[in-house]
Amino acid sequence: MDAQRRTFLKSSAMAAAGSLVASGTSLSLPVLAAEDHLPDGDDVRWNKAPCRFCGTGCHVQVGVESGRVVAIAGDKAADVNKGLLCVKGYHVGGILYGEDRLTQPLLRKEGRLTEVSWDEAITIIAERIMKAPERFAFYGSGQWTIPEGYAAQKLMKGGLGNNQIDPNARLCMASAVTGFLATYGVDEPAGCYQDLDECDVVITWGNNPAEMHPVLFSRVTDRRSRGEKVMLIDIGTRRTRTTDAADEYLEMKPHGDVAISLGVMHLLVANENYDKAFVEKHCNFRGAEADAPTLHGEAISEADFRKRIAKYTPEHVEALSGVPAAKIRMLADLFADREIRITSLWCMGMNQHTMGTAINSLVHGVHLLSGHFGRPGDAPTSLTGQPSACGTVREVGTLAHALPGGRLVENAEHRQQCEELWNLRPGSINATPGYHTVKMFEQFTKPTAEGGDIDTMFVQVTNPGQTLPNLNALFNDKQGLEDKFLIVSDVYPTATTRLADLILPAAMWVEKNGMFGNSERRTQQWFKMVDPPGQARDDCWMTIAIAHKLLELGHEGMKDKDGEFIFAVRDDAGDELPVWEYEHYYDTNVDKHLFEEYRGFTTMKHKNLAPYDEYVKARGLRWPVVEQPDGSWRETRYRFSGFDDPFVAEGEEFDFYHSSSKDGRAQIWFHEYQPPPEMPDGEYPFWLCTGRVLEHWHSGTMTRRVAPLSRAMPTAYVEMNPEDARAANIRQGETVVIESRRGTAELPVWIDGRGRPPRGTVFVPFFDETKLINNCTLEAHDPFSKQPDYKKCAVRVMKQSGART
Ligand SMILES: Nc1nc2c(c(=O)[nH]1)N[C@H]1C(S)=C(S)[C@@H](COP(=O)(O)OP(=O)(O)OC[C@H]3O[C@@H](n4cnc5c(=O)[nH]c(N)nc54)[C@H](O)[C@@H]3O)O[C@H]1N2
Ligand SMILES: Nc1nc2c(c(=O)[nH]1)N[C@H]1C(S)=C(S)[C@@H](COP(=O)(O)OP(=O)(O)OC[C@H]3O[C@@H](n4cnc5c(=O)[nH]c(N)nc54)[C@H](O)[C@@H]3O)O[C@H]1N2
Ligand code: SF4
Ligand SMILES: [Mo]
Repeated sequence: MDAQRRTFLKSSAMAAAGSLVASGTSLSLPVLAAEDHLPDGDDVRWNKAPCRFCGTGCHVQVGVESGRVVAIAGDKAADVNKGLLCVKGYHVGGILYGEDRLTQPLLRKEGRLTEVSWDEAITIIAERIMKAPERFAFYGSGQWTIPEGYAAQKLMKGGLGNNQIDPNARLCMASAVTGFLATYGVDEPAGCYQDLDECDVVITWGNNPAEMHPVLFSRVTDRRSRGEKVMLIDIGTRRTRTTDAADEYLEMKPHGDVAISLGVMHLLVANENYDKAFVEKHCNFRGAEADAPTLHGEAISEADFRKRIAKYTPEHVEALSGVPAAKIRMLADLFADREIRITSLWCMGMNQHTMGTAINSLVHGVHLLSGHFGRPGDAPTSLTGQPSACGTVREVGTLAHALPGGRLVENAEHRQQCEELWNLRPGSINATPGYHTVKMFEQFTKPTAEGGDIDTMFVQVTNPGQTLPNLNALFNDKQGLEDKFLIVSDVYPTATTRLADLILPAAMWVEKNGMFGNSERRTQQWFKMVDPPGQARDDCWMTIAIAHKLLELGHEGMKDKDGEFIFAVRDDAGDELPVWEYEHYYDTNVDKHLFEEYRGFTTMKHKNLAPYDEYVKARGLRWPVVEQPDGSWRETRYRFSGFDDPFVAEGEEFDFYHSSSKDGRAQIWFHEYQPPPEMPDGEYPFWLCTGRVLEHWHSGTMTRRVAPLSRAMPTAYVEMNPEDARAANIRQGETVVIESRRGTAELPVWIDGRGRPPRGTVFVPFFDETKLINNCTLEAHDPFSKQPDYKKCAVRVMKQSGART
């Protein structure tokens, strides 16, 4: 079985290598298959770590010799990947060794970057915060480790009483969070990856796991190669590698997903073949209030639901979505069949959506209404993209409105609980949520005199100068604003460090201790294996060092109510260890200390975590993890289901124990279809969709420095439909200008390339720093999640001569 999966992964890597032009020599680490895994020898020592990249959360074995990572192998002991890796995983060791790693703090003085000491750098930051603590903002990441995010969260919301902290995950899974909250009353999926081993049908709702979650996707293709029947239905706005593996492809117009899910529910209700017993026992119906809609909406009757959904006939859905009515009937028939098991997967197509919360809860609703829920293989599962979007952002609550463990800034009881757990003076936590990402950058790039009330921004483990939407308005406008100060911690020079006033060199991945939390609620741990280069240091250390400098400068918030430093770490004898001095940071395991403190927050929403040492032994554990009478710790695969979830009472089949209607039930939502925020017109006639490719990680800072990956996919491009290209007299490889109302990007054309967009649409990946497509994208966002829509806006394609198509 593993051999078949490996063949799939290898062939996708090789197909990658054949794309576009490729040349150059490579310096890369040896790639070892899992069975080549070496036992510790005199020279090479092996240790486990989760892969640095995607939310699949594979584990690798890292081979270290003479202080360097020298080899990577798939980890056979890991349940997620069973020894397999995708092409990025095999090359993950190489990301440490790009030639231009940042190794020294750099301060911009009169326009020039000058080396400064760490002490100087930390003092500058602390003094700026002291001057105006409320004007300081922290922009973080779903690639933060759990302890890094937890420390940042505590510094800001606990120590400074400042909620201006938000992560890049706002751009990524915020709509999944609000979707789950609207349906279950609590965040994160109920199912797990095992669903893919047990289902009869997989539906991808506008995502491309063949490239974005390749090892997970190979679980499905592998079953087929063993002769099992798994039907794959791909719904999307363009053909991708996932489509190539699909039995059915439903090509929809942007926002077609909303119409399709309504159409399926309409048919289930009209044909009276939904799961009445499940719905009667475990569900309520919900709709948005007519004026001032809220996240939890209002209860509606089943009759009302039927009335509202009546107009979403297959023919009406066809008109809205472009998907033939017969295909809508085919989908509804599948859902009406209780004998089969159906797993839905989605990612950015549904989250980067101005109806993101709505479409997430509608797809949950399709599963609830049809009773395809809570049995192995029957699950609506949102995938996260980043390695710790779940662990660090959703669970630790590093969003501007959240507190650890599923708590909310606006909730007085939640604030009080956090103040108690942190041993802070009552009232320390500010009751007003901070700015979401788009707003935070608007306030940073707006002149102070015009109300731009953020003046110092600390960016860690993210590259907003490339990845924010509408870059000209949200990032580039910072240029020339003398009183605005941008601090960036990164491992390489980036599009963001271009405008930074202070650059901090960071330790990355196995150069530090860490913990991630993947898409299936799995918390993972690894140890530092090699030293970072030069003066590069841990992000978590930076946060603690800033806090300690603030303490020295007399900031009262850096002390708890007994006068103790909020990040105090004591040894067994009770003496405080000076972990804010980097030479002493590894005198103890700061990660373990922070994690044990954080565990105290996790039980309220039944997201229980085991002690740190359990994660040292495991290849991750899925929460809730609960102690057994024999002292062992048991993970949970299926949440809310009586047969597996320890928090469902004995004898109960299901219990949605955080139900927003407080009756143990989940909510089936109705939402009216709304068109996308910007649509093609005479002036800007094409849809632009943006996204990713297999070989590169987001802004490409790491993967473009690994020669085999950058050779395989050297440059960004614009995918065009052959007929559109012909009509505009555009040739393969020709450079064109993509222009929206917000900006332009120049790209070579790839006709019928990796993906195949339908007529009237183009697609551009955003990994290439030299071709910034986010000059064109839109910051319009979902009203609840505040997640922007990168998947659709209107553009024109211009030949370089200036002619427009
Ligand atoms: N190789 C690689 N893997 C990655 C990453 C990476 O950078 N590189 N990043 C990770 C991260 S953080 C993320 S978030 C994921 C993203 O993973 P995916 O969501 O799978 O990938 P994207 O390329 O962002 O999304 C592109 C898809 O959006 C769909 N789409 C466009 N408009 C609509 C619409 O209106 N509705 C719906 N439902 N779909 C629509 C299109 O069909 C298109 O195929 O990948 C993760 N994995
Ligand atoms: N057009 C378009 N734009 C998008 C999207 C899209 O679909 N289309 N998707 C959005 C989504 S879903 C996401 S998740 C974001 C991702 O956007 P970003 O998070 O901005 O992209 P990354 O390239 O992952 O940035 C991570 C940065 O951290 C650095 N780094 C790596 N390891 C470390 C470390 O240990 N410490 C520190 N300090 N730095 C480190 C890397 O060099 C890199 O610069 O992009 C968003 N932007
Ligand atoms: S699928 Fe994701 S986690 Fe697994 S090896 Fe590839 S990039 Fe890493
Ligand atoms: Mo993402």
